[in-house]
Amino acid sequence: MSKTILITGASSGIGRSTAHLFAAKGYQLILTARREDKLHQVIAEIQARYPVDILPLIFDVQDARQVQEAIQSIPTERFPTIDVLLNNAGLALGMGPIDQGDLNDWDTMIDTNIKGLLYVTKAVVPTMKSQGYGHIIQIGSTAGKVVYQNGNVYCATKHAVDALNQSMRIDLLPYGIKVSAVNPGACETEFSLVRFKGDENRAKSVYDGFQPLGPDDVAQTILYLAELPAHVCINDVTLTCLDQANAIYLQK
Ligand code: NDP
Ligand code: 8X3
Repeated sequence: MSKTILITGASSGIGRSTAHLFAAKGYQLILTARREDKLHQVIAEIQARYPVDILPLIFDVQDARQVQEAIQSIPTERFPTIDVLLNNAGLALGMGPIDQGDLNDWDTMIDTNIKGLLYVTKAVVPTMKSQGYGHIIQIGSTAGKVVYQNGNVYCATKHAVDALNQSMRIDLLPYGIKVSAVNPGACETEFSLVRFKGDENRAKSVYDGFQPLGPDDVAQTILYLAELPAHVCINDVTLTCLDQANAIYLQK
């Protein structure tokens, strides 16, 4: 029987690359995002290459009711198991000193990166408990290990992901559910375009002068964790490109 991975934020970047890679390995996919057109584009690309079953779910992870209804709508005859949950949907908005922060940006980051991850996890865990196995993989960040200037609230949300990753692993220990985090450094996706609210020049300049990670590099790490023997759980892994040492030290 094929395994199934549920990926939040599969319409772009790391989620999209992970969907491609797991499809290549024969996984069935449950792919979620808010932008229906972008998600359907990703699904069409994958279906042109791999004969896998794919279920799109369109919802906003910030909305607990939408999350619950979407997860409950998964047809269990088509997708009898959820083997891997990739908690990937997330974003940064803005970058500046704490006293100049935008309250809406703060709320959106907290509601997406922390509360959204919690809502999806709570909705999926009952399935994994009843299976007696499963693997929850969070996308954290180097920003969840060390804070950097003007990164305040985004860094705080990723530190929270690190804390939740540790505590979920304890809580889910009795149920055979693995819990891991993958913490990437700078990775060229739509991340900076979102952070700088569509300013393409500013977004592009983030990756000038060095070779950042690509989303495929992160996807390969996620696959490595997911394919380990049943008794092995990598708790967390931090990966950066060669020019980056941590969230602060980046050589351009
Ligand atoms: P992208 O902007 O390319 O992808 C983000 C994905 O998250 C999109 O598919 C987006 O889909 C989805 N998303 C955002 N908000 C919501 C929401 N409220 N509800 C549902 N889906 C949502 O960026 P990345 O691929 O880089 O980001 C993926 C994760 O990686 C994030 O958690 C980010 O913090 C983390 N990360 C990124 C790094 C980087 O340098 N790029 C480094 C370290 C961590 P849609 O808009 O269609 O809803
Ligand atoms: C994304 C990486 O350095 O922009 O989490 O915060 S960074």
